[in-house]
Amino acid sequence: MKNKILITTPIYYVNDKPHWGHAYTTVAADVLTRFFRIQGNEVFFLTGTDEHGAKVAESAEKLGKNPKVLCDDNSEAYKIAWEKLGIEYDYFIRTTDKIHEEKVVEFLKELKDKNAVYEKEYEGLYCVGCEKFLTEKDLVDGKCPDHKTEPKKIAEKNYFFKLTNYLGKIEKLISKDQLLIQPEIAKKEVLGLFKQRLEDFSISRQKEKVRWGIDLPFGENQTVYVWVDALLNYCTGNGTKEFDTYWEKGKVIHVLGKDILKFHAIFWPAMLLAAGKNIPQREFIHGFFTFNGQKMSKTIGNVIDPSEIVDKFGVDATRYLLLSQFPFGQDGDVKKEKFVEKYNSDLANGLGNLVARVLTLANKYGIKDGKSEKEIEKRIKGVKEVYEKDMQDFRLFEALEEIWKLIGFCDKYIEENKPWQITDKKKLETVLSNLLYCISEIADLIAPFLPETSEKIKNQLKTGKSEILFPRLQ
Ligand code: ME8
Repeated sequence: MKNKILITTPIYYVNDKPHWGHAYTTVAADVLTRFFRIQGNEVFFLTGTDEHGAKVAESAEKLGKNPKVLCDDNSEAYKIAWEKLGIEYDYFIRTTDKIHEEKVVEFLKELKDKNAVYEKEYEGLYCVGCEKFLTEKDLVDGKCPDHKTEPKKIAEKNYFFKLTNYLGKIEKLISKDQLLIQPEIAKKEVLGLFKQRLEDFSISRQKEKVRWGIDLPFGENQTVYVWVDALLNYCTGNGTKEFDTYWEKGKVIHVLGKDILKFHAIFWPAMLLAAGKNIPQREFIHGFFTFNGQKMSKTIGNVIDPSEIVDKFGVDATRYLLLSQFPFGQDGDVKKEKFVEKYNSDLANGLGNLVARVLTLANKYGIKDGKSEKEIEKRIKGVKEVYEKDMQDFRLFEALEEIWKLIGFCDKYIEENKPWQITDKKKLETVLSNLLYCISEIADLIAPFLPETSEKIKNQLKTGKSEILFPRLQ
């Protein structure tokens, strides 16, 4: 059935350049977009950058740059990285876009009109790295466990959003999968959060403390809390003057990492409910990469620049290396030194070698596309069924495994049938036709993951000219 779908990634902070983690989410969302399109859906793919708030302002100050200049530079760095990774987004939102800022102001006025905000004196511990308030309980040795920095004590008068009014409703929506949180482990985590105390959260900051933000339309000298500004991108980032063109008619799917689950699964739907808007249907929460057991960090020096990997391995291979490490939805450790090994075994010796072998044999014996056998067609049908189910449930790693099992089957089929020894012309034709058929199916199955390679294989099948897909690396 044809659906209208909006697929989103988080919008990334522009305090720094994109890294492997950002590439992971964005490539995954691109793969899903391509898959849903191939299935006949109309998909709008949204990504972008989160540009306001203390984190960006402080980074700019450290660099002695005007914050807008830092935003321009780094949002451009994101666009360049996404182009290199073959990301085909429909819209790239920047929260400093005037049109976004105007829509945020309108939304906040609506929240105020609907009596969902109030003013309150507040004291709390703020982590600029997280851009959120922490409690004493969250701290390890007095520090934010993620950023290893002491949070700032903040005491100021802010505007608060009446989150607590909507918690019961959201809990119900999530339990009943009307807001589908996947995988199951993430859903459990969110449902666990309702058991703890969730409090109303502040939606503004005093302007003298956080100047780099959107002016709050009510309340003097306040700027909009960066997370409220950022979440609204999912409605404003449609390239039109309307607030949420896609949300009315279609399905909305957010793809994000586990670090920002609470904002997306609780705060965001609450804000939407308060304003009387539709909520997303589905959120997929993926896990985190560590490198050799360690968190990615500038101090450790293990931050991977995705562009560098593209330069070495090529775009499709990088997309493959991102998604073939561990199941989407779980955490996993990665060793950069293993990239070459994985590339050689799965791409150069695996997919690339199979295509080259089959085309060479087909050329040698002058076979283009004959008739494949029922048995082989049945096998492919089985593979496709598993693959499609995996893709629909965002099991990208398992979907890749299914394709590579088919590649393994083809390799074995060649070894067992030894086409070069077959003397019976009819038999030879059948064997090679089976293989050509499998390869053209493989080209279809890899299309969302390895779009360039898929095209290349289809071309090679048409022309019969084989070219190396993945040169072996040392
Ligand atoms: O949180 N492994 O932006 P951000 C996997 N601006 N994914 C990772 C990762 C890792 N080690 N590190 C980062 C923000 N990510 C806000 C979002 S949305 C309205 C606002 C990915 O630049 C993952 O998708 O810190 C994570 O959720 C996101 O980058 C955080 O990016």
